[in-house]
Amino acid sequence: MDPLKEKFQEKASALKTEIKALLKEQGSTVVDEVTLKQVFGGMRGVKSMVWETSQLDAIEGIRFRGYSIPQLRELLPTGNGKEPLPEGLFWLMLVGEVPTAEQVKWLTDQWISRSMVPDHTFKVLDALPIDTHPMTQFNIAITSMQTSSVFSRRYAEGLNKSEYWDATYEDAMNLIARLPRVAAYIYRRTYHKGHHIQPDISLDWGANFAHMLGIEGSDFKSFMRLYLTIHADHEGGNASAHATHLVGSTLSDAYYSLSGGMSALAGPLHGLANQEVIKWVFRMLDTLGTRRPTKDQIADYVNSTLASGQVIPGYGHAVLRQPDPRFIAQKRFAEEYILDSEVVNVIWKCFEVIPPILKGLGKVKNPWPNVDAHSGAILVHYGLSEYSFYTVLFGVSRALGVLSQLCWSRAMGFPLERPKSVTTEWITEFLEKQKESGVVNN
Ligand code: HAX
Repeated sequence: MDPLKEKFQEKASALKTEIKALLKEQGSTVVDEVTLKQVFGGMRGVKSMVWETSQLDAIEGIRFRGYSIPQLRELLPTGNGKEPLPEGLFWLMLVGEVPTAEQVKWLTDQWISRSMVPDHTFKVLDALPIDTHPMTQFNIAITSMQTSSVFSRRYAEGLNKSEYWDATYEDAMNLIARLPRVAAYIYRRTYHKGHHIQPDISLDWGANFAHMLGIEGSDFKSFMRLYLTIHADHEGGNASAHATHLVGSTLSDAYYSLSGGMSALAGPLHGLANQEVIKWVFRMLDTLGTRRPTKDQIADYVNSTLASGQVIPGYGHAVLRQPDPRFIAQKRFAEEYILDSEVVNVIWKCFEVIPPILKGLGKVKNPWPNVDAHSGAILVHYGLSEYSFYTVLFGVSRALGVLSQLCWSRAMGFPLERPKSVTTEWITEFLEKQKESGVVNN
């Protein structure tokens, strides 16, 4: 058995025993209550699922197995650059231990050895109209690779429940290994006349992805490593993670599950916001007729966007109540690596101008920038200006978190998700009955 899988089995078996005991002794303990507002309001904050790989705090932001993004930058192996390798984060999320440089090198080599994309996936992509949105292509490519799911094949052969996790681990590793090649293929076919670039197997996962996209230079490779690390996971309740989890709970394999997650990521209130931000910024610059707008000009444009009933993309969050540490990590990167960029400067000016305006509306719970507010400007700086592709980059990274959790869900034997829904009529009757029996609600 490979060393990562062996470590995972050991950790998972210990946690399974712990959970079993917890449920036996305290299974009826109440951990949360649900208000009517939450029932109608997208289940915000309702504690109703377990997600081992990361946890989000409204003020501190994301912690991966307890480590903040600045800590990860200190602790995770960096290869030959300064930014953490996403391989290291995957290892950390999967087994809860910071890996050594040797362990990360082993994982890089594993993913290279598993990275062969089935030929029919390229044919499926080539059959799609060239103007098909890259996220649609990405999702179709992921589903097309389901033909090689180890879990589905072994399940059809009569897989024992106790081995679900093993087959899921194999699928997760294979799928992650192939995603950069698939994503780069989509990018090159859509924007570079199908002039594809072969993988360079001497490079790590993130750097090889940068290379296959066709953007050379060590700084862009560094940015891809950072980007693929910080977008990987954001606890379990966000739409792409939860969708992956829900689909996976039916025993759909990793390919179907990730495809469900990617459909959620493709929404403008979630991952598509990264393309919407840069689209919005360039529309603003075109409208204003300048690349160096003043703060007053930005404020006027923000107000006109709000007046036309649209949200300001890249701002706000369902959980966070501070500037997103993933935004701050990208700002720090830009300050260190990018000396002067007009578009990056605009993003920084927006960071000063937008929060007070959103705060002034009185209804926006978080006026601060989220992860999507910054990435586009850095990508444009390095020459990746085709913004319709940005959410695919996010998707490649998000696979690390949601698929490592899928391994945990299988190993823990988590059941089919099936929350209860009610009609408004049921709620009205429920409230009536409460009133009749003298229950006072505020
Ligand atoms: N611009 C304008 N209005 C905003 C806003 C923004 N950036 N963020 C929130 N609001 C509005 C909401 O639309 C809502 O208005 P109504 O009551 O009129 O419907 C009100 O403020 C309260 O919303 P909220 O409770 O603060 O925010 P939600 O939890 O409902 O929504 C969203 C969180 C991220 C969807 C929201 O902030 C938003 O639409 N932001 C812009 C899109 C975006 O950047 N999405 C990416 C989020 C991060 C992510 O998932 N990345 O992948």
